[in-house]
Amino acid sequence: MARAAASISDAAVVPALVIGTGYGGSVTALRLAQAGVDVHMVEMGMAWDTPGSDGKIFANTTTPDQRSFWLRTKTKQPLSHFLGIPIDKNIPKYTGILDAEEFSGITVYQGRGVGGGSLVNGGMAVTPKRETFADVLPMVNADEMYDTYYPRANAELGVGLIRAAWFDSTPAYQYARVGRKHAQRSNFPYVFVPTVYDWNYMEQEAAGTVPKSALAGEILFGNNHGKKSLQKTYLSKVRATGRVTISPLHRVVDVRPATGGYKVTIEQLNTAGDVVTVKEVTAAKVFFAAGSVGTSKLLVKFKATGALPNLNGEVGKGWGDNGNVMCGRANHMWDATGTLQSSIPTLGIDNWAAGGAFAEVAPLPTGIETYASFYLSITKTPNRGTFTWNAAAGKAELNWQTAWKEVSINAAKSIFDKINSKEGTIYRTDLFGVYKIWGDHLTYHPLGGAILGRATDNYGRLQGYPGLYVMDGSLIPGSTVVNPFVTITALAERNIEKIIATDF
Ligand code: FAE
Repeated sequence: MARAAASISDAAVVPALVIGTGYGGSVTALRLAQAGVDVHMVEMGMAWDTPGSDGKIFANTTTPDQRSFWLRTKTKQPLSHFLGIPIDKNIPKYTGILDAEEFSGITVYQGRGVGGGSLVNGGMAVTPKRETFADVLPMVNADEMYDTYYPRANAELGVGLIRAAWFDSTPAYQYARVGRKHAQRSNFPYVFVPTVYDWNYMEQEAAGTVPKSALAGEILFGNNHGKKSLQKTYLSKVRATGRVTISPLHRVVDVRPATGGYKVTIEQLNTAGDVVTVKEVTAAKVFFAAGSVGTSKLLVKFKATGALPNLNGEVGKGWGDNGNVMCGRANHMWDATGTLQSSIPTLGIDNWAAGGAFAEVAPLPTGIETYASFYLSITKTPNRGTFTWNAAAGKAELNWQTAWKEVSINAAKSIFDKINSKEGTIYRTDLFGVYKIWGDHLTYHPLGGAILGRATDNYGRLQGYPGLYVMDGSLIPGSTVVNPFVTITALAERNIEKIIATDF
């Protein structure tokens, strides 16, 4: 892989600065560079282009080490227990890949590094059904999205479907076939979920002809092979333009108006998370693509501290968890789910219309037979949180309440109570604590905080500040009905096209 050019220098004057290198940021940088604009991308996480002492860039899910978590001394696994026993362990503090960011009432998991969430996510690449789009982005023309921007996003991301005959025969998806059978027997519609994993590669993994990644349980702390993360798609094209600098381990902490645009203050970090240098650069245009949480935190801080006082009162508002809730079911002994489970889920149970839940049949890649079916549900929920700046504590806070997940649990029950009753099975109680059925303490899908058409105009231009834009998941009002990254990518494609046509 081509190495990034040297990082941004102090006192640089640049035409366009992009904060964050996830989906929104990568789309923005590519399209700007292709339009002839020089771009600087600033990323607080690491580059993830150099192998560790074990010869691998990314750590395995089952053996976390310092690479696994962002500045923690103990792991914080989403699935905290197994057979009721806590599985978290001590690790050295390091600028690792997965941030388990804790707010009141919720832990928000996010990717840290060049590639953002694409480094750690499950790769499920789902376009919402057209009839549900008005629930996702009511202010956006659906025809444009489904005719142009969703197809563009799917093509650039390299989205593909599993080969049905292989799904039906491989031991690696026995767990999903059991999940499908149970869904079918309770009359729930199921769908094959497209992903950005290279399915040919996975078949070769199964055949033993290439190094294993999905079939070796890699996912949460990065995939060493097979997954088409942004590093392999948008960001590889970004590098090929020769117009983009990427500065890893650089964190934006301040943006304020200045002659020539905006003065941006950036802290350079070492891998212990300490600030080693502070840089100040001037950017004519600044694109916030720090993710829903990152962008929301920056904007509420800048409004409250007087850096950008004219941002409107909508910043920080409308934040949602995409209704994420997890659970497991204990199967009968004759419904073994398999000792080999591909870490990339590819089957969904679609009960959105009837029960407000879309559930992925997820793996439990432990290497042993668990007789468990495990699910991540995306549910319909009206609850939305707000980020505010706590001046005394010097940090942004979110007013989420764990009790708000009750709606999501009930929606998920619309599927799993019925399946349990049909199959004569029960919920697992050992995966999230001691006798705790629901994983209701987290989200993987933060959305909102700078809603399109409210905090920004209908294309992501921040109200009150020409030349400032929001380009990431914070534009979306709390739900994408399905997994979010295809929608985040498509919306960024739509918005940047308009911005390049009118603002440059
Ligand atoms: P994101 O990808 O989070 O990128 C933001 C970037 O900005 C990050 O790299 C940050 O480190 C960086 N940043 C933040 N603050 C600063 C700052 N102050 N200065 C410099 N850099 C900063 O944002 N979605 C799916 O559609 N399918 C899945 O299967 C799926 N599975 C997931 C599994 C896990 C474990 C997780 C954590 C997420 C999953 N997601 C999935 C969610 C998906 O990754 C997420 O919606 C997108 O990554 C969000 O894209 P953004 O561009 O908004």
